[in-house]
Amino acid sequence: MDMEQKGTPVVTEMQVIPVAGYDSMLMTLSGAHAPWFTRNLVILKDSAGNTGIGEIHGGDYTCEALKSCIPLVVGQPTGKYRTILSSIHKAGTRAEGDDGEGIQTLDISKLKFVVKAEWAIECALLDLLGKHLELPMCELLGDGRQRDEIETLGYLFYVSEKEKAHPDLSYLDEGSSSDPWFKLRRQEMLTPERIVEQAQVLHEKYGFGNFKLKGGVFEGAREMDAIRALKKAFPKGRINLDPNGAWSLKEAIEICKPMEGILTYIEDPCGPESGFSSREIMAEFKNAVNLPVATNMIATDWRQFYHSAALRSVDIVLADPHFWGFGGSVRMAQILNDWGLTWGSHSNNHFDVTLAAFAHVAAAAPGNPTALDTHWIWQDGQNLLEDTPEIINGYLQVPKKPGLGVTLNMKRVMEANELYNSLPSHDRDDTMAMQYLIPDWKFDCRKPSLVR
Ligand code: GKR
Ligand code: MG
Repeated sequence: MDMEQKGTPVVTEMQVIPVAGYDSMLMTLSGAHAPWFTRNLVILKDSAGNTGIGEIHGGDYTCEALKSCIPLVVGQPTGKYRTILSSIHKAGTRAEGDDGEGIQTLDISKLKFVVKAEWAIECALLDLLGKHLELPMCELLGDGRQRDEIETLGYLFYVSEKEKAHPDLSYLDEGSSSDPWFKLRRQEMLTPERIVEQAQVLHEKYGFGNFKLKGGVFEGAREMDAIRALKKAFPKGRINLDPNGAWSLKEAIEICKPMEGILTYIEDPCGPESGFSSREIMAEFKNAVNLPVATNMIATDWRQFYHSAALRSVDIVLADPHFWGFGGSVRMAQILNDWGLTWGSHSNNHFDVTLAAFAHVAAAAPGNPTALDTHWIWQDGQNLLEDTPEIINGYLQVPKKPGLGVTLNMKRVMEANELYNSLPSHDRDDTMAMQYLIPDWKFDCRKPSLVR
């Protein structure tokens, strides 16, 4: 027996399973969410008989990228997970169509270049390694486990009237559910009153006291009415608005200045303009307005972060592990903490494998992270796990078992794969549903989606 065989177990199999789930007609600058969303699952098996899992964004591009990694993963010892990831990076080339702009203008077609498929493999490898070492994944990251539960925010969205897209697009109707949140979440909610109702029902179910409203839908001033109403209903709550860079610098200053003391922070208020990058524009915004600024758009890799930090464009970096990697996201948390800045994570629609992964990354983030984003509340019930981590009193519970600490329900996974295979397209397209609300609607990163 050679040294390698004596060490950690060897990966014997890697499966990539694309899956889909249902969503509400959620509104954002990029349009309206379709009735479904897609993700990719990675399932690894090792020579000790363990299973490791990871989840990442959907779409054919990411699915193919994952499949192309199989020869670099199978046959390797799990303890060499860093070398495995490094070999994947070395084999990678810049994709055709990737102009390096990232998502600073929320062009959703570029999200796939910011998401890195291999982080789902990193997650599955850390799951296997944790099982081998009999340690939860968060113990393998950064300085190890910092906390057992993660403060999480209620991610509020304006929701449009799905009937307008019927029968071409059929969104779920949960109007007869006995769960007040499930009953509410597919209905139209476009006024400040209905946004407050959304927050109250979420507070009842999950205990959230902090909220983020997805903006970029109405004029900024109108969205601030919803923020004021939320602050009135939750005076102690940390309330944040994210228009995804929809406003010009001038507008952003005008809209946000009166909100000092009401908003806890503002996320990506403005984007690139007049030949200046969004990092420069957000630095000017920060000079003018006394509000902390968060981003998941202008610092999505280390090179962008270097410029953001040099310009002091942001206070809170929402370092989503699907963009930065698990090790990378925690590395960011360590740096931000050492520098007196704040870590958090951004999310897109996801299943509960990602929910468990978020829990471990946030458990290993030192300091005082901001409340974590998650879209899970819009998907809750479509569980792919036997043991989905719970959100109790506004805190996501970190799984205690080794590795990721959760188990796939393969029947549910194969149903989600069937749904995926039945879809007309696998890529996120927020324009399609928008056409039913405003005919011939086109994305414009400077116009809120319902302002045309
Ligand atoms: O789900 O529509 C959405 C969000 O707008 C998402 O695409 C963003 O990436 O949640 C995200 C954000 O914080 O910017
Ligand atoms: Mg954001």
